[in-house]
Amino acid sequence: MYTASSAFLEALTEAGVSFIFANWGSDHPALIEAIAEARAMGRAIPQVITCPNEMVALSAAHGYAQVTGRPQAVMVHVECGTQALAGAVHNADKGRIPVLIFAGASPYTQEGEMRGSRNEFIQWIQDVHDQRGIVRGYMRYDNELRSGKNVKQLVHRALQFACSDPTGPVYLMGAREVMEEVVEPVRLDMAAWTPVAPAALSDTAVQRIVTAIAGAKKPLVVTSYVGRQPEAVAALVAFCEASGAAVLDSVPNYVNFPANHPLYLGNQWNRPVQNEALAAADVILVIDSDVPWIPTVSRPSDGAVIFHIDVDPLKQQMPLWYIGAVGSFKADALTALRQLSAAISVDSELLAARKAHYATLHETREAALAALEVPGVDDAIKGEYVVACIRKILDDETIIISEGISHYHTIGDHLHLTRPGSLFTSGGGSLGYHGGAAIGAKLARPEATVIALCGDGSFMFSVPSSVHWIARAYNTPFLTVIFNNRGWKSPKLSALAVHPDGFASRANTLDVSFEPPADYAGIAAAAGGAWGRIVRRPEDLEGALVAALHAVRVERRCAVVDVWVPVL
Ligand SMILES: Cc1ncc(C[n+]2csc(CCOP(=O)(O)OP(=O)(O)O)c2C)c(N)n1
Ligand SMILES: [Mg+2]
Repeated sequence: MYTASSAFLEALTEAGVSFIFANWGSDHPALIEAIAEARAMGRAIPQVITCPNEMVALSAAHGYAQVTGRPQAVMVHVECGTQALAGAVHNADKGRIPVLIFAGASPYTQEGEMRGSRNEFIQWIQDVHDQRGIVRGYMRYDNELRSGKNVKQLVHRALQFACSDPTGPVYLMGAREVMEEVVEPVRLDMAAWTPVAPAALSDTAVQRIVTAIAGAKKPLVVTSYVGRQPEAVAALVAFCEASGAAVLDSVPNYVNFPANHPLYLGNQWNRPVQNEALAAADVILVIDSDVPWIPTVSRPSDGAVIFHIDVDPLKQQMPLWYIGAVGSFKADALTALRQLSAAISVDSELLAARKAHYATLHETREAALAALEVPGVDDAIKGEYVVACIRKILDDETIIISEGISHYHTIGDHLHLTRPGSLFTSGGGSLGYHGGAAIGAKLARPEATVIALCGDGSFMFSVPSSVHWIARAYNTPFLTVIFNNRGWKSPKLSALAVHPDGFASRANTLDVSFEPPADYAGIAAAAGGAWGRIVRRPEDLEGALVAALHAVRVERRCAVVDVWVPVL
């Protein structure tokens, strides 16, 4: 039997989708049957990863897409499964993650008129007015499959949206009767379903930008996600070396520039300090950034000339957004940087002077960071020291998934990463991404060591019971290091930043403490047989990390190292 569901699976396979992260329900008999039939007949279909929690499923597809650039499929149960995708929907949207989400829908017949007609009580209860509306605000495309006859075309159209800039999640839904429809196979030429080609800068734009940068005193590039295309990192290095512009990472979601390069000036997140290099810059090129600076704490000088290159320079999904750019250009970063490098020409003495100036800043910063990497004392292991110890266990294949929250900048400062594609954050603001993302990254690169860094709060947000069950079931062992400050530090910092001298500053509790803390490693052990250790003393940390890596690499178990950093 060849049904709409068979066609759906065939479309995913043709499109190169390797995994379906699935959480099934009464809406999916046709798909479950089609999968079983394909397996029985030896037809190739994506591998199904059973995901006990939907948010974890979408986070896994998120991690996989970040490592490979390729969208995967997430299948969930009607409207409530769609809601259970939760904040991972926000993360996929904000992080520009291509992924195809499919949800079934309640049957639209109730007297057995068609195969798939209602036969369970829940199908009345799950019949809602606007299922797609639940996620529409976050999708690049949403549609309902109304006929089995063009399912493949709609899947490929959805994936075309997902993979065209600005890339992102797409949502399809289909009622049981449609997914059961017996149809004739449709043959499609995949060459006719490619994403929209990357956009280039116009010649005028190239000239405007290179003229301004060539004539600048202190040119600066600010970026956050240029490294989502790993090749764009080399293109940015080439442009900076040709122009003498330095790079400041603002809220970096990827490795955007090698940390050891003399033109690298570090990363800035929420720290309430004016960035000196940003204030000193006279020409600033913002390329691939959602938040290049936070004006109330750190901003360019009033006279700075700002240019902005982005696949979505208007930031169409952000109602309030402006950075005072005198030129905004909609273009692909890799293409644009190659154009700019080809066109830039800077006087050699000037170039040398710029590089010398920035090299001094770079070295001063490096020395200051190194001085911070001291262990700390009992039950207050300094975050800088934790990251320095993690840096020692990295190899050329390691992938870091970071959800370090109040330690984001410490992780950025002290991991000192140089390899494009070696670090990922969610790119969004909904906590709990790291566990699923680590599974996705490990599925994408089985030979790599995957290390997830998270806060204790983020660990709990990640649905660790589900994450660690999946990780054992599908043999995707990874290491988690928890920066355990016994609660949510960030909401406390947020409150004190607005009310530094208020009641909150004098209160005994701000309801953000996790005392007594849960046994996080114990949760992972119970759910997936993970190896675990709580580390309270600096001298125990290196040994714990080595033992944890042994568990991951040799025993092929997940490992959780719960490190007690200073209490919030
Ligand atoms: C789904 C979700 N709920 C709530 C928040 C608000 N929030 C931001 S940071 C934070 C605390 C995170 O705690 P932890 O991971 O321990 O990091 P810490 O701030 O302690 O470093 C919370 C609750 C959020 N971003 N996402
Ligand atoms: Mg915490």
